[in-house]
Amino acid sequence: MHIEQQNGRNLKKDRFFYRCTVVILSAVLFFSGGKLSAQAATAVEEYGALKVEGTRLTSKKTGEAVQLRGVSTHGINWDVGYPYISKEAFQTLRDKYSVSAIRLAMYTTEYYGYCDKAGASESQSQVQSVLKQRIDTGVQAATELGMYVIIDWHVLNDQTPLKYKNEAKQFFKEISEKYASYDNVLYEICNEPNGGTGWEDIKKYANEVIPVIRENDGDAVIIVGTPNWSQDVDEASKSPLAYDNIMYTLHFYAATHKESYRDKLRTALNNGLPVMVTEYGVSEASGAGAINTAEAKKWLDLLDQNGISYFAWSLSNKAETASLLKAGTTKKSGWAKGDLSPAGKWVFKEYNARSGKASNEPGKVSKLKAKNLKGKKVKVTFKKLSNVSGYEIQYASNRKFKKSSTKRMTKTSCILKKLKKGKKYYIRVRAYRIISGQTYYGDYSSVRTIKIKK
Ligand code: IDC
Repeated sequence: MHIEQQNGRNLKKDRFFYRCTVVILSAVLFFSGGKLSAQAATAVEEYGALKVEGTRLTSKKTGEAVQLRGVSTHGINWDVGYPYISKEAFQTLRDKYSVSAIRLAMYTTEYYGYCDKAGASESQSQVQSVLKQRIDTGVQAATELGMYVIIDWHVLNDQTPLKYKNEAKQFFKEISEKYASYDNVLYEICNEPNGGTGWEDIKKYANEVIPVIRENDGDAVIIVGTPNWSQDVDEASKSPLAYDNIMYTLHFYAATHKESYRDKLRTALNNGLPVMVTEYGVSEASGAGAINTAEAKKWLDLLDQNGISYFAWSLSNKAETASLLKAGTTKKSGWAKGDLSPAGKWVFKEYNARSGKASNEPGKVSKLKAKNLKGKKVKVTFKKLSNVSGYEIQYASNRKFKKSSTKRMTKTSCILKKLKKGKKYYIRVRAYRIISGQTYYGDYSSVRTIKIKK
Protein backbone atom coordinates (compact mmCIF):
# COMPACT_ATOMS: atom_id res chain seq x y z
CA MET A 1 0.00 0.00 0.00
CA HIS A 2 1.01 3.49 -0.64
CA ILE A 3 0.34 6.95 0.59
CA GLU A 4 0.84 10.29 -1.03
CA GLN A 5 0.59 13.79 0.28
CA GLN A 6 -1.79 16.17 -1.45
CA ASN A 7 0.37 18.57 -3.35
CA GLY A 8 -0.63 21.85 -5.01
CA ARG A 9 -1.28 21.69 -8.75
CA ASN A 10 0.86 24.53 -10.21
CA LEU A 11 4.34 23.53 -9.46
CA LYS A 12 6.34 26.62 -10.16
CA LYS A 13 10.05 26.04 -9.90
CA ASP A 14 10.60 27.95 -6.65
CA ARG A 15 7.60 26.31 -5.01
CA PHE A 16 9.01 22.97 -6.03
CA PHE A 17 12.30 23.73 -4.33
CA TYR A 18 10.47 25.03 -1.32
CA ARG A 19 8.54 21.76 -1.08
CA CYS A 20 11.70 19.68 -1.45
CA THR A 21 13.31 21.62 1.37
CA VAL A 22 10.28 21.10 3.57
CA VAL A 23 10.29 17.37 2.87
CA ILE A 24 14.00 17.05 3.60
CA LEU A 25 13.76 19.16 6.73
CA SER A 26 10.79 17.17 8.01
CA ALA A 27 12.66 13.95 7.35
CA VAL A 28 15.71 15.27 9.24
CA LEU A 29 13.50 16.40 12.09
CA PHE A 30 11.67 13.10 12.15
CA PHE A 31 14.76 10.92 12.21
CA SER A 32 16.78 13.09 14.55
CA GLY A 33 13.65 13.20 16.74
CA GLY A 34 13.71 9.43 16.96
CA LYS A 35 17.39 9.39 17.73
CA LEU A 36 17.24 12.17 20.26
CA SER A 37 14.31 10.65 22.06
CA ALA A 38 16.38 7.54 22.66
CA GLN A 39 18.98 9.85 24.18
CA ALA A 40 16.61 11.92 26.33
CA ALA A 41 17.99 11.95 29.85
CA THR A 42 16.42 9.50 32.27
CA ALA A 43 15.78 10.44 35.89
CA VAL A 44 18.89 8.57 37.05
CA GLU A 45 21.06 10.11 34.33
CA GLU A 46 19.84 13.51 35.39
CA TYR A 47 20.08 13.17 39.17
CA GLY A 48 22.38 10.23 39.86
CA ALA A 49 22.72 9.04 43.43
CA LEU A 50 20.41 10.60 46.00
CA LYS A 51 20.86 11.98 49.49
CA VAL A 52 18.62 13.69 52.03
CA GLU A 53 18.99 17.43 52.70
CA GLY A 54 16.69 18.91 55.31
CA THR A 55 13.27 17.51 54.46
CA ARG A 56 14.10 16.91 50.79
CA LEU A 57 15.36 14.09 48.69
CA THR A 58 18.23 15.67 46.75
CA SER A 59 20.49 14.90 43.81
CA LYS A 60 24.10 14.35 44.81
CA LYS A 61 25.08 15.25 41.28
CA THR A 62 23.28 18.56 40.79
CA GLY A 63 22.22 19.51 44.30
CA GLU A 64 18.64 19.90 43.10
CA ALA A 65 15.67 18.64 45.10
CA VAL A 66 14.25 15.48 43.55
CA GLN A 67 10.64 14.39 43.65
CA LEU A 68 9.82 10.89 42.44
CA ARG A 69 6.43 9.90 41.06
CA GLY A 70 6.26 6.18 41.42
CA VAL A 71 4.27 3.03 41.36
CA SER A 72 4.42 0.16 43.83
CA THR A 73 4.07 -3.39 42.68
CA HIS A 74 1.48 -5.52 44.44
CA GLY A 75 3.15 -8.23 46.52
CA ILE A 76 5.88 -9.79 44.40
CA ASN A 77 5.05 -13.06 46.16
CA TRP A 78 1.73 -13.27 44.26
CA ASP A 79 0.72 -13.75 40.65
CA VAL A 80 -1.11 -10.42 40.79
CA GLY A 81 2.25 -8.76 41.48
CA TYR A 82 5.37 -10.37 40.03
CA PRO A 83 4.23 -10.73 36.39
CA TYR A 84 4.59 -6.96 36.04
CA ILE A 85 8.24 -6.93 37.02
CA SER A 86 9.72 -6.40 33.58
CA LYS A 87 11.50 -3.88 31.46
CA GLU A 88 8.50 -3.64 29.12
CA ALA A 89 6.09 -2.89 31.97
CA PHE A 90 8.37 -0.34 33.64
CA GLN A 91 9.09 1.29 30.31
CA THR A 92 5.37 1.76 29.67
CA LEU A 93 5.06 3.41 33.07
CA ARG A 94 8.05 5.63 32.36
CA ASP A 95 7.23 6.66 28.81
CA LYS A 96 3.45 6.80 28.86
CA TYR A 97 2.65 7.72 32.44
CA SER A 98 5.58 9.84 33.70
CA VAL A 99 6.66 7.32 36.33
CA SER A 100 10.28 7.73 37.44
CA ALA A 101 10.48 5.11 40.20
CA ILE A 102 9.25 1.65 41.12
CA ARG A 103 8.74 0.07 44.53
CA LEU A 104 9.17 -3.69 44.78
CA ALA A 105 6.92 -4.84 47.64
CA MET A 106 8.13 -8.08 49.18
CA TYR A 107 5.80 -9.37 51.91
CA THR A 108 7.57 -10.96 54.84
CA THR A 109 4.60 -13.11 55.83
CA GLU A 110 1.48 -14.17 53.88
CA TYR A 111 1.51 -16.75 51.10
CA TYR A 112 5.02 -17.11 49.63
CA GLY A 113 6.34 -14.59 52.16
CA TYR A 114 10.08 -14.18 52.69
CA CYS A 115 10.01 -15.18 56.38
CA ASP A 116 6.77 -17.15 56.56
CA LYS A 117 5.72 -18.78 53.31
CA ALA A 118 2.28 -19.63 54.78
CA GLY A 119 1.30 -22.73 52.89
CA ALA A 120 3.50 -22.45 49.80
CA SER A 121 4.74 -25.90 48.78
CA GLU A 122 8.38 -24.90 48.21
CA SER A 123 10.85 -24.78 51.09
CA GLN A 124 11.37 -21.43 52.81
CA SER A 125 14.84 -21.11 51.31
CA GLN A 126 13.52 -21.85 47.80
CA VAL A 127 10.91 -19.15 48.32
CA GLN A 128 13.63 -16.75 49.40
CA SER A 129 15.78 -17.35 46.38
CA VAL A 130 12.80 -16.93 44.01
CA LEU A 131 11.89 -13.64 45.70
CA LYS A 132 15.47 -12.38 45.49
CA GLN A 133 15.50 -13.33 41.83
CA ARG A 134 12.33 -11.28 41.26
CA ILE A 135 13.89 -8.34 43.06
CA ASP A 136 16.92 -8.62 40.85
CA THR A 137 14.79 -8.68 37.69
CA GLY A 138 13.12 -5.50 38.92
CA VAL A 139 16.34 -3.75 39.89
CA GLN A 140 17.98 -4.59 36.55
CA ALA A 141 14.94 -3.43 34.56
CA ALA A 142 14.75 -0.16 36.49
CA THR A 143 18.49 0.36 36.10
CA GLU A 144 18.42 -0.16 32.34
CA LEU A 145 15.58 2.37 32.12
CA GLY A 146 17.23 4.97 34.37
CA MET A 147 14.49 4.67 37.00
CA TYR A 148 14.86 4.64 40.78
CA VAL A 149 13.80 1.51 42.64
CA ILE A 150 12.83 0.86 46.26
CA ILE A 151 13.34 -2.58 47.78
CA ASP A 152 10.55 -2.88 50.34
CA TRP A 153 10.59 -5.28 53.30
CA HIS A 154 6.81 -5.48 53.47
CA VAL A 155 6.02 -5.97 57.14
CA LEU A 156 2.25 -6.22 57.58
CA ASN A 157 0.67 -9.24 59.29
CA ASP A 158 3.84 -9.74 61.32
CA GLN A 159 2.98 -6.35 62.88
CA THR A 160 6.34 -5.57 64.46
CA PRO A 161 9.55 -5.56 62.44
CA LEU A 162 11.27 -6.95 65.55
CA LYS A 163 9.62 -10.31 64.86
CA TYR A 164 11.87 -11.05 61.88
CA LYS A 165 14.71 -8.69 62.77
CA ASN A 166 17.43 -11.30 62.24
CA GLU A 167 16.04 -12.32 58.85
CA ALA A 168 15.84 -8.64 57.91
CA LYS A 169 19.47 -8.08 58.87
CA GLN A 170 20.57 -11.07 56.82
CA PHE A 171 18.45 -9.98 53.84
CA PHE A 172 19.62 -6.36 53.86
CA LYS A 173 23.23 -7.44 54.34
CA GLU A 174 23.01 -9.55 51.21
CA ILE A 175 21.18 -7.10 48.99
CA SER A 176 23.06 -4.00 50.07
CA GLU A 177 26.26 -5.80 49.18
CA LYS A 178 24.82 -6.76 45.82
CA TYR A 179 23.50 -3.29 44.95
CA ALA A 180 26.09 -1.13 46.74
CA SER A 181 27.32 0.35 43.48
CA TYR A 182 23.83 1.15 42.16
CA ASP A 183 22.91 4.84 42.30
CA ASN A 184 19.21 4.12 41.87
CA VAL A 185 18.46 1.66 44.70
CA LEU A 186 16.73 2.77 47.91
CA TYR A 187 16.02 0.52 50.90
CA GLU A 188 12.69 0.50 52.76
CA ILE A 189 13.24 -1.52 55.90
CA CYS A 190 9.69 -1.92 57.29
CA ASN A 191 6.53 -1.20 55.38
CA GLU A 192 3.84 -0.75 58.03
CA PRO A 193 4.44 -1.52 61.68
CA ASN A 194 1.06 -1.97 63.36
CA GLY A 195 -0.72 -3.81 66.18
CA GLY A 196 0.55 -1.42 68.83
CA THR A 197 4.17 -1.37 67.68
CA GLY A 198 5.50 1.92 69.00
CA TRP A 199 8.11 4.28 67.60
CA GLU A 200 10.61 3.07 70.20
CA ASP A 201 10.31 -0.52 68.92
CA ILE A 202 10.77 0.65 65.35
CA LYS A 203 13.82 2.66 66.36
CA LYS A 204 15.30 -0.35 68.06
CA TYR A 205 14.89 -2.34 64.84
CA ALA A 206 16.14 0.50 62.62
CA ASN A 207 19.21 1.02 64.78
CA GLU A 208 20.23 -2.57 64.07
CA VAL A 209 19.31 -2.79 60.39
CA ILE A 210 20.62 0.59 59.21
CA PRO A 211 24.27 -0.12 60.21
CA VAL A 212 24.12 -3.43 58.33
CA ILE A 213 23.17 -1.63 55.12
CA ARG A 214 25.57 1.24 55.75
CA GLU A 215 28.46 -1.14 56.12
CA ASN A 216 28.09 -2.04 52.44
CA ASP A 217 26.48 1.06 51.04
CA GLY A 218 27.74 3.93 53.15
CA ASP A 219 25.28 6.62 52.16
CA ALA A 220 22.29 4.76 50.73
CA VAL A 221 18.92 6.40 51.26
CA ILE A 222 17.01 4.27 53.77
CA ILE A 223 13.28 4.63 54.40
CA VAL A 224 11.83 3.74 57.80
CA GLY A 225 8.19 2.91 58.56
CA THR A 226 6.28 4.71 61.31
CA PRO A 227 3.68 3.52 63.86
CA ASN A 228 0.07 2.67 62.96
CA TRP A 229 0.54 1.44 59.41
CA SER A 230 3.01 4.25 58.70
CA GLN A 231 0.66 7.06 59.54
CA ASP A 232 2.35 8.55 62.60
CA VAL A 233 5.12 10.60 61.05
CA ASP A 234 4.33 13.22 63.69
CA GLU A 235 5.44 10.72 66.36
CA ALA A 236 8.68 9.98 64.54
CA SER A 237 9.39 13.69 64.10
CA LYS A 238 9.61 14.14 67.86
CA SER A 239 12.47 11.71 68.07
CA PRO A 240 14.13 11.00 64.72
CA LEU A 241 16.95 8.52 64.17
CA ALA A 242 20.53 9.66 64.55
CA TYR A 243 21.63 8.80 60.97
CA ASP A 244 21.95 10.86 57.79
CA ASN A 245 20.07 10.05 54.59
CA ILE A 246 17.02 8.63 56.31
CA MET A 247 13.46 9.23 55.20
CA TYR A 248 10.30 8.35 57.12
CA THR A 249 7.29 6.61 55.66
CA LEU A 250 3.82 8.08 55.41
CA HIS A 251 1.05 6.01 53.82
CA PHE A 252 -2.47 7.18 53.02
CA TYR A 253 -5.58 5.80 51.35
CA ALA A 254 -7.56 8.80 50.22
CA ALA A 255 -11.07 7.44 50.85
CA THR A 256 -10.12 6.74 54.49
CA HIS A 257 -7.33 9.13 55.50
CA LYS A 258 -8.18 12.79 55.18
CA GLU A 259 -7.34 16.18 56.70
CA SER A 260 -6.37 14.93 60.16
CA TYR A 261 -3.72 12.71 58.54
CA ARG A 262 -2.49 15.56 56.37
CA ASP A 263 -2.07 17.47 59.63
CA LYS A 264 0.27 14.75 60.85
CA LEU A 265 2.38 15.36 57.77
CA ARG A 266 2.36 19.12 58.37
CA THR A 267 3.52 18.57 61.94
CA ALA A 268 6.31 16.27 60.79
CA LEU A 269 7.49 18.74 58.15
CA ASN A 270 7.40 21.59 60.64
CA ASN A 271 9.65 19.50 62.84
CA GLY A 272 12.01 19.01 59.91
CA LEU A 273 11.29 15.34 59.20
CA PRO A 274 12.07 14.09 55.65
CA VAL A 275 9.01 12.12 54.54
CA MET A 276 8.38 9.75 51.65
CA VAL A 277 4.99 8.36 50.66
CA THR A 278 6.09 4.92 49.51
CA GLU A 279 2.47 3.79 49.24
CA TYR A 280 -0.89 5.50 48.73
CA GLY A 281 -4.22 4.60 47.23
CA VAL A 282 -7.23 6.51 45.97
CA SER A 283 -9.35 3.73 47.53
CA GLU A 284 -10.17 2.95 51.15
CA ALA A 285 -7.43 1.55 53.39
CA SER A 286 -8.68 -1.98 52.71
CA GLY A 287 -7.78 -1.46 49.04
CA ALA A 288 -11.51 -1.74 48.28
CA GLY A 289 -14.51 0.62 48.39
CA ALA A 290 -15.04 3.68 46.24
CA ILE A 291 -12.27 5.92 44.98
CA ASN A 292 -12.09 9.41 46.40
CA THR A 293 -10.32 11.58 43.86
CA ALA A 294 -11.22 14.85 45.59
CA GLU A 295 -9.26 13.80 48.71
CA ALA A 296 -6.53 12.21 46.62
CA LYS A 297 -6.09 15.49 44.78
CA LYS A 298 -5.73 17.36 48.10
CA TRP A 299 -3.04 14.88 49.08
CA LEU A 300 -1.05 15.10 45.83
CA ASP A 301 -1.30 18.90 45.88
CA LEU A 302 0.14 18.96 49.39
CA LEU A 303 2.89 16.49 48.47
CA ASP A 304 3.80 18.44 45.34
CA GLN A 305 3.95 21.69 47.31
CA ASN A 306 6.51 20.07 49.57
CA GLY A 307 8.39 18.11 46.92
CA ILE A 308 7.50 14.81 48.57
CA SER A 309 7.83 11.63 46.50
CA TYR A 310 4.88 9.26 46.20
CA PHE A 311 4.17 5.72 44.99
CA ALA A 312 0.71 4.47 44.01
CA TRP A 313 -0.49 1.08 45.23
CA SER A 314 -0.54 -1.03 43.10
CA LEU A 315 0.51 -2.24 39.68
CA SER A 316 -1.93 -5.12 39.51
CA ASN A 317 -4.96 -6.49 37.69
CA LYS A 318 -6.44 -7.85 40.93
CA ALA A 319 -10.15 -7.07 41.24
CA GLU A 320 -9.82 -4.44 43.97
CA THR A 321 -10.30 -0.69 43.79
CA ALA A 322 -6.68 0.20 44.49
CA SER A 323 -5.34 -1.75 41.47
CA LEU A 324 -4.09 0.51 38.71
CA LEU A 325 -4.89 -1.96 35.92
CA LYS A 326 -8.35 -3.00 34.85
CA ALA A 327 -9.50 -6.09 36.75
CA GLY A 328 -8.45 -9.21 34.93
CA THR A 329 -6.62 -7.50 32.07
CA THR A 330 -4.11 -9.91 30.57
CA LYS A 331 -1.78 -7.25 29.17
CA LYS A 332 1.57 -7.23 30.96
CA SER A 333 2.78 -3.93 29.49
CA GLY A 334 1.83 -1.34 26.90
CA TRP A 335 -1.33 -0.39 28.75
CA ALA A 336 -3.52 2.17 27.01
CA LYS A 337 -6.22 4.11 28.84
CA GLY A 338 -8.74 1.32 28.23
CA ASP A 339 -6.52 -1.15 30.10
CA LEU A 340 -6.52 0.93 33.28
CA SER A 341 -8.90 0.81 36.25
CA PRO A 342 -10.70 4.00 37.32
CA ALA A 343 -7.93 4.45 39.93
CA GLY A 344 -5.23 3.92 37.29
CA LYS A 345 -6.82 6.38 34.90
CA TRP A 346 -6.93 9.02 37.59
CA VAL A 347 -3.42 8.40 38.92
CA PHE A 348 -1.70 8.38 35.53
CA LYS A 349 -3.61 11.39 34.26
CA GLU A 350 -2.43 13.26 37.34
CA TYR A 351 1.16 12.06 36.86
CA ASN A 352 1.23 13.24 33.26
CA ALA A 353 -0.35 16.56 34.16
CA ARG A 354 1.84 17.14 37.22
CA SER A 355 5.04 16.31 35.37
CA GLY A 356 4.08 18.56 32.43
CA LYS A 357 3.72 15.69 29.99
CA ALA A 358 0.01 16.28 29.42
CA SER A 359 0.56 19.84 28.29
CA ASN A 360 3.01 18.59 25.69
CA GLU A 361 0.49 16.24 24.13
CA PRO A 362 -1.39 17.60 21.14
CA GLY A 363 -5.18 17.53 21.00
CA LYS A 364 -7.35 14.93 19.35
CA VAL A 365 -7.79 15.00 15.59
CA SER A 366 -11.40 15.69 14.57
CA LYS A 367 -13.60 15.91 11.49
CA LEU A 368 -11.93 12.97 9.81
CA LYS A 369 -13.45 12.34 6.37
CA ALA A 370 -12.73 9.67 3.81
CA LYS A 371 -13.84 9.61 0.18
CA ASN A 372 -13.37 6.84 -2.36
CA LEU A 373 -11.77 8.16 -5.57
CA LYS A 374 -11.50 6.36 -8.90
CA GLY A 375 -8.57 3.94 -9.14
CA LYS A 376 -8.97 2.32 -5.68
CA LYS A 377 -7.88 5.43 -3.86
CA VAL A 378 -9.22 7.14 -0.80
CA LYS A 379 -8.89 10.80 -0.04
CA VAL A 380 -8.61 11.50 3.67
CA THR A 381 -9.06 14.93 5.21
CA PHE A 382 -9.29 16.19 8.77
CA LYS A 383 -9.21 19.39 10.77
CA LYS A 384 -5.90 21.14 11.26
CA LEU A 385 -4.52 21.42 14.79
CA SER A 386 -2.26 24.28 15.75
CA ASN A 387 1.21 23.79 17.17
CA VAL A 388 1.82 20.17 16.13
CA SER A 389 4.83 18.60 14.41
CA GLY A 390 2.68 16.38 12.18
CA TYR A 391 0.04 13.74 11.90
CA GLU A 392 0.13 9.98 11.83
CA ILE A 393 -2.49 8.12 9.83
CA GLN A 394 -3.24 4.48 10.45
CA TYR A 395 -5.39 2.29 8.23
CA ALA A 396 -6.23 -1.39 7.97
CA SER A 397 -8.95 -3.66 6.68
CA ASN A 398 -10.06 -4.68 10.19
CA ARG A 399 -11.39 -2.70 13.11
CA LYS A 400 -8.64 -3.85 15.43
CA PHE A 401 -6.01 -2.29 13.15
CA LYS A 402 -4.09 -5.55 12.90
CA LYS A 403 -1.40 -5.46 10.20
CA SER A 404 -2.16 -1.79 9.72
CA SER A 405 -0.19 0.70 7.69
CA THR A 406 1.08 3.81 9.42
CA LYS A 407 2.37 6.91 7.73
CA ARG A 408 3.38 10.34 8.90
CA MET A 409 2.58 13.63 7.19
CA THR A 410 2.50 17.31 7.90
CA LYS A 411 -0.60 18.20 5.86
CA THR A 412 -4.22 17.65 6.76
CA SER A 413 -5.13 15.66 3.69
CA CYS A 414 -3.68 12.71 1.87
CA ILE A 415 -4.52 10.04 -0.67
CA LEU A 416 -4.34 6.37 0.19
CA LYS A 417 -3.54 4.33 -2.90
CA LYS A 418 -3.51 0.73 -4.08
CA LEU A 419 -6.37 -0.30 -1.86
CA LYS A 420 -8.35 -3.47 -2.55
CA LYS A 421 -11.67 -3.28 -4.37
CA GLY A 422 -14.66 -4.53 -2.40
CA LYS A 423 -12.81 -4.23 0.92
CA LYS A 424 -13.79 -2.07 3.83
CA TYR A 425 -11.02 0.07 5.39
CA TYR A 426 -10.73 1.50 8.87
CA ILE A 427 -8.89 4.78 9.16
CA ARG A 428 -7.82 6.94 12.11
CA VAL A 429 -5.41 9.81 12.62
CA ARG A 430 -3.51 11.26 15.59
CA ALA A 431 -1.31 14.32 15.88
CA TYR A 432 2.18 14.31 17.35
CA ARG A 433 4.52 16.90 18.70
CA ILE A 434 8.29 16.57 19.06
CA ILE A 435 9.72 18.51 21.99
CA SER A 436 13.40 18.23 22.93
CA GLY A 437 13.65 15.07 20.92
CA GLN A 438 10.73 13.39 22.66
CA THR A 439 7.60 12.49 20.68
CA TYR A 440 4.22 13.15 22.31
CA TYR A 441 1.08 11.74 20.72
CA GLY A 442 -2.47 13.06 20.97
CA ASP A 443 -5.49 10.77 21.13
CA TYR A 444 -6.62 9.05 17.96
CA SER A 445 -9.55 10.54 16.07
CA SER A 446 -12.71 8.49 15.91
CA VAL A 447 -12.45 5.77 13.28
CA ARG A 448 -13.79 6.29 9.73
CA THR A 449 -14.71 3.30 7.62
CA ILE A 450 -14.93 3.26 3.86
CA LYS A 451 -15.71 0.59 1.31
CA ILE A 452 -13.70 0.62 -1.92
CA LYS A 453 -16.29 0.59 -4.69
CA LYS A 454 -14.24 2.01 -7.57
C1 IDC B 1 -3.29 -5.40 50.36
C2 IDC B 1 -3.58 -5.82 48.94
C3 IDC B 1 -4.51 -7.01 48.94
C4 IDC B 1 -3.86 -8.12 49.78
C5 IDC B 1 -3.53 -7.61 51.16
C6 IDC B 1 -2.79 -8.66 51.95
O1 IDC B 1 -4.14 -4.75 48.24
O2 IDC B 1 -4.77 -7.47 47.64
O3 IDC B 1 -4.75 -9.20 49.88
O4 IDC B 1 -2.71 -6.47 51.08
O5 IDC B 1 -2.78 -8.38 53.30
C7 IDC B 1 -1.56 -1.41 53.03
C8 IDC B 1 -0.52 -2.45 52.87
C9 IDC B 1 -0.74 -3.25 51.61
C10 IDC B 1 -2.22 -3.52 51.41
C11 IDC B 1 -2.92 -2.21 51.16
C12 IDC B 1 -4.43 -2.33 50.87
O6 IDC B 1 0.78 -1.93 52.89
O7 IDC B 1 -0.02 -4.44 51.73
O8 IDC B 1 -2.35 -4.36 50.30
N1 IDC B 1 -2.70 -1.34 52.30
O9 IDC B 1 -5.09 -2.90 51.95
N2 IDC B 1 -1.60 -0.45 53.94
C13 IDC B 1 -2.74 0.24 53.81
C14 IDC B 1 -3.46 -0.31 52.78
